[in-house]
Amino acid sequence: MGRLVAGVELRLVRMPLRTPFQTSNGVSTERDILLLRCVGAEGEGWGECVAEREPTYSSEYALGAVDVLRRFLVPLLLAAQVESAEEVAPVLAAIVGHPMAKAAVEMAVLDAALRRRGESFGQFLGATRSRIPAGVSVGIQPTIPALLEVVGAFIDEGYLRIKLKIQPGWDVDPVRAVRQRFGDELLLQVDANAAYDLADAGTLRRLDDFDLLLIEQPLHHDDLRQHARLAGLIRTPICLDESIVSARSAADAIALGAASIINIKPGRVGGYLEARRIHDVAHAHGVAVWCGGMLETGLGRRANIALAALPGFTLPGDTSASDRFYSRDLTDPVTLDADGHVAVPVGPGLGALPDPDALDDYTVETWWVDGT
Ligand code: SMG
Ligand code: MG
Repeated sequence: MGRLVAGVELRLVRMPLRTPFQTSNGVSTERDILLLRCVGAEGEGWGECVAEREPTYSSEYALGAVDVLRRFLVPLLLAAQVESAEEVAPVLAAIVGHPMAKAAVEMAVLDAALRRRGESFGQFLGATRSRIPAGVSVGIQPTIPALLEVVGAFIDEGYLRIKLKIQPGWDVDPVRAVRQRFGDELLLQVDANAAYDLADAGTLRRLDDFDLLLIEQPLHHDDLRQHARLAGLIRTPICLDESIVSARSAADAIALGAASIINIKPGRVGGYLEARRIHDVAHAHGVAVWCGGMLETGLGRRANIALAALPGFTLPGDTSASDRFYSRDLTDPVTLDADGHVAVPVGPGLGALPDPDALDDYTVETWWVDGT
């Protein structure tokens, strides 16, 4: 068999969002996404880097990822002549940090390896379901009436769980309004993206009245101990996102009582293999997990859906349809079925490839890194 990876293409794409997406970190109207295509003797594989244009969700950002990939990660990958995804993380471990950049490399190698042997992401990861329930993440809106309209439209589309972004000043009132309008049966949760301090426990406790599934990342990334303290002060289960960067940190958070639920995002933790290890650790501890989202294209979205079909993913994820964010995806769109589920892809690898025209239209810049 020829080399799995002989060269790597990096491609920065810029995709307009259908509507602005506001979180406690700021507002975006378009998404910059770095794609990584590894090209080998018998085919190619695609990876998607979830770093955003600016380092506001995490310290990584798209052009920073381009730099560390071109200078360090891709040369290490090419020199190692890897033949499987399992070899990637050990080869890249010499470089500290940069999990989103590393995850994109591993995803591309995994896609290439799986396409070569005709296996899907779901089969490889251990998916046990053929479709999964879809949740949707709703950004901060200008007014409560606007929020009710947006949430109502998502419910009408079939979404089975609503997540509201919150921040100080946009928390108790919008949550109350959504509960009152859409009733107690609605699966509802909130995400603060680290916007609160432990001193805000009084405000956060007021959310206990609304029977939320969870509150996601209320405090700072590094505040594991303070999240554990908060868990003793509020009834709403605490779910961690930004704080969980590896299976080790997941084990720590569980042991400390800082998280009773975990949001798994493969990009944040260095790839799908580490994501599966977090699933395994959490599952063994009886801690529920669900799959987060980073406004992925149809590539990363499909990989996330495959992951979310593992047995420990017992809560609906931010695994919405392509048209949640994009009028025109890079791939065939991911769609919702009649009862609010998305199908686990079945084709080899990711089960889809980017459409060359869409790719051309969205590309801002490309770089080629080869092994010579
Ligand atoms: O892909 O549906 C999606 C986005 C889900 O809210 C979402 N993601 O903190 O969970 C999160 C955010 C991070 C992305 S915005 C910075
Ligand atoms: Mg989050």
